[in-house]
Amino acid sequence: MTDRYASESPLSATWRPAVREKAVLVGLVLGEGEESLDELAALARAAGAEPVGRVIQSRAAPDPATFIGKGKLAEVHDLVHATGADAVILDDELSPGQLRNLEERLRVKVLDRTALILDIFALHARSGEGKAQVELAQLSYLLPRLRGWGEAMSRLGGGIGTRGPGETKLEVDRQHIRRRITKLRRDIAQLGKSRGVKRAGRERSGIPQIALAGYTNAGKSTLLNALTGAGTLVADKPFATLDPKTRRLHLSDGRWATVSDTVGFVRKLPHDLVEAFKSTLEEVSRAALVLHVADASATDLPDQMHAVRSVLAEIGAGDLPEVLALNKWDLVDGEERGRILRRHPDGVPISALEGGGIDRLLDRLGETLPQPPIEVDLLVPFDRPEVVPRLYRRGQVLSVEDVPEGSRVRARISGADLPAVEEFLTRPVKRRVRT
Ligand SMILES: Nc1nc2c(ncn2[C@@H]2O[C@H](COP(=O)(O)OP(=O)(O)O)[C@@H](O)[C@H]2O)c(=O)[nH]1
Ligand SMILES: [Mg+2]
Repeated sequence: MTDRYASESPLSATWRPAVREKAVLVGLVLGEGEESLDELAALARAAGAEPVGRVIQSRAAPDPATFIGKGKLAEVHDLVHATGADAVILDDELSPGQLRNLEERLRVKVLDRTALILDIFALHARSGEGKAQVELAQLSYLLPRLRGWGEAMSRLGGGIGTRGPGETKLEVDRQHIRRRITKLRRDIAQLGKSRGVKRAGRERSGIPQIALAGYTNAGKSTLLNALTGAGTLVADKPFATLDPKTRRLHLSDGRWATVSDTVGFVRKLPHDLVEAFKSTLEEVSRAALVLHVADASATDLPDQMHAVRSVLAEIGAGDLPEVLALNKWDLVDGEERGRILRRHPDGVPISALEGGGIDRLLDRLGETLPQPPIEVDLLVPFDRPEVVPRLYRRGQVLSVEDVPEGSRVRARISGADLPAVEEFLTRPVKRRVRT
């Protein structure tokens, strides 16, 4: 469990399961068209749940009391019991009354799309501002939905999403939340002023960071696995403190980098969540390169790419080098492939699922990632065997030659690594001018 609920907030309720909970997904198609629940499934997985069934209803308008109609409700009820699901997730924002009615009839936890998205944001929020923005959005969502959960929900067996204040505490809690919201708003206004300073964190470690960015369901997590292999989460020194969404990556040119999965873009993001989303995505601006993962099989590919790029520009990541991965290439037919490549000549077609194009993508990442800026000529005595391996890990070794006095090494390193090798310099460093 993260520390995100260890605040003064009286609401310890979280929808994030400690173990993988099973969830039935329910969507409504309003009017024409076959809506897909694929995005909702990816969101559910991102929150730690396992989708075990889907129900789609086609009707002109949601039922005011239960969102879906009576017949569908019975179908969802049966599916919940057949699959042993712990939760039902609806692909829309529901009214407090609809949520309560569904919970009473289905006897399991019921979440709407907004609650699910908020939970994912909470998992990704890193900075102080990000955490504050997400908590603000969560409390604003919860305030009108607050009720005496204690008794009504205990019949459901307790557990995740069922913890809440009893009726008697309710008004006190409401006041407490309103005060907390006021404080968060003040804090955020204050924090926003220091936004520009964050960039200073870039490349601090000397190991370049690559950030994955793209829509939910584009294949970011699948690509992270394909690039780095599931077993590379090792406890090596420079990588020991990485969080689970970050892996290390060995580039074709011998350098190491880290790759991080970031919070996914969401279609039809509720307006109230936009600020929380951006602040959660802000970690991207500290990367050395953005790996933009697009679903090339999506019908609205150009719109999606445009949305990703404009948000990246807004959070201060617009000037970073970008590599565009055109993912799910296996699902794109021949004619369409030509059209997409003419439109995005820099895109690298890949299939994260089947592994196609991954080598080319690795090459492209190495070519595009900025070179360490400082070139050094060193003479490292043999009694300092730790130095050369460290250069391999953290910089780019151009040549090594053993002479009687030690190893002559030419390498490119970052400014942060210069002090560690200064004593071995055989001539003054050449600094590349950075723009
Ligand atoms: N056909 C196909 N499916 C893919 C590919 N990459 C990912 N997927 C599928 O797309 C869905 C979403 O992938 P995921 O990595 O969870 O997306 P994320 O939300 O961006 O992290 C999963 O069902 C994946 O199996 C691909 O290259 N081809
Ligand atoms: Mg993912």
